[in-house]
Amino acid sequence: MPTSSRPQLRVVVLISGSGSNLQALIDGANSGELPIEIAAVISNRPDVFGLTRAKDAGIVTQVLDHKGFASRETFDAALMQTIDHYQPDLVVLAGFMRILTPEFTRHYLGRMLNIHPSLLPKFQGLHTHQRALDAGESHHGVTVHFVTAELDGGPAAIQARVPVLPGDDATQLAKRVQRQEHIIYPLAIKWFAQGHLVMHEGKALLNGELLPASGYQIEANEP
Ligand code: NHR
Ligand code: GAR
Repeated sequence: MPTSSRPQLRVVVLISGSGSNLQALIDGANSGELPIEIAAVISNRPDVFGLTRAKDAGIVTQVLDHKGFASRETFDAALMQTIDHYQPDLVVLAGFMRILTPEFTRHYLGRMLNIHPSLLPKFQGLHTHQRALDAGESHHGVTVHFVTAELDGGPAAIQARVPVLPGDDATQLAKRVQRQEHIIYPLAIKWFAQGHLVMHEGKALLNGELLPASGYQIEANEP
């Protein structure tokens, strides 16, 4: 635990699966590199490994199973109430797999980030690695963006590119992309915590300057 008394950004992390991005945030917070406090981890799926990671780190967990709700609207209303109980400064989608209603995205506008495994605006939606392979792309990657009502359409903060290598299958490509995820998500959240990264009038700004549509560019220095 960092011992400084500097105010920490309160973060609620939403997951649906293995939680490797969550782990990168836990590690960053524990090493003192990332000035955040993870106030809670919420999963829409019971029994996922990400919940185990959170509990092992001593973080409060909650499961809100979407299957128990009659509509997206009622699920999202309950999810909002659950999140707001922890009064987060930032909501982080880390492999969260439910599309969110406009009411939900409006409520957290400018204070909710997602990590999407493609070079947005390419390959919005699901199964991005296979789709990048099928399209014969020479490069693929991952984007951290602010969440808006438009699915995977909010302003980009950081994007990392990786090469597609001969003989890659979707699993190999996903692994290469995920190594970059675990670098750029903590970095984007650090910039947000420091006040360097903000969303203003629908655009992402870094240190007061408009970022390009693809966000701050990072080229992976490994194959
Ligand atoms: N909601 C909004 N309004 N805007 C975004 O940018 C969002 C969002 C919700 C999730 C993550 C996203 C991704 O990075 C995300 C961004 C799930 C689906 C999906 O089709 C699509 C995109 C993303 C997450 N989900 C199915 C659904 O019906 C369920 C799939 C499943 O449960 O496996 O919600 O890719
Ligand atoms: C990550 O690769 C993330 O980019 C992707 O799911 C994985 C979650 O991994 N997100 C989406 O596809 C969102 N629709 P994790 O649970 O190990 O962090």
